[in-house]
Amino acid sequence: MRVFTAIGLPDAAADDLEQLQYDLPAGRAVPRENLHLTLSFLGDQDDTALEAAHDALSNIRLPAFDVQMAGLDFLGGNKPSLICANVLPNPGLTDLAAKVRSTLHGAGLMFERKKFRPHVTLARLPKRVDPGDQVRLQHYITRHAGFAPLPFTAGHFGLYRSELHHSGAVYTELVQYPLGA
Ligand code: 3AM
Repeated sequence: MRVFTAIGLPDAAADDLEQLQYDLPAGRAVPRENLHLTLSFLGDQDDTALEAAHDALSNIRLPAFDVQMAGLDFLGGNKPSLICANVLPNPGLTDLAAKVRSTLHGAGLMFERKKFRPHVTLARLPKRVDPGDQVRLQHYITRHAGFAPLPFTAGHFGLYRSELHHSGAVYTELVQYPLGA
């Protein structure tokens, strides 16, 4: 099963992002129900690894924290593959992402180590973006530089299944793990 860990978005945050997607000039908008903040992408894992992951994640005890989105960006270096809302780093979020990764590695899961860059993907871009769209996307990002919705409290995170279909990815939250005092 292809899985990842993420923080799901409350309705108000999804509303804010959906609003932004209305004037997206190019790319494929991420469906509202798929909007999330990835903590770690684990890729394909077998049942044994998934059980180990679940046990490990169940033991995480960390406080809830606020998530603040601020401005938009391209992600993917020279050939950006997506447009995202930036998420401001904060100690609660950074600690959680680090803990999730170290706990899963400690439980024997093998997955790619990638620097954590908190974001919520708004839209995916085609392999080749035509120059006109490139300019329109840059303007779009600049126009929304002041995007700073009310923060939301992350009171839990989840283990998600990702199924890739021709019609798009379907994400399902398999388990939710609470954060709190
Ligand atoms: O939070 P985002 O949308 O950036 O891009 C995928 C998505 O991240 C990412 O995992 C999240 C849930 O699917 N993802 C998919 N395949 C990946 C891969 N091979 C990947 N991240 C790293 N390596």
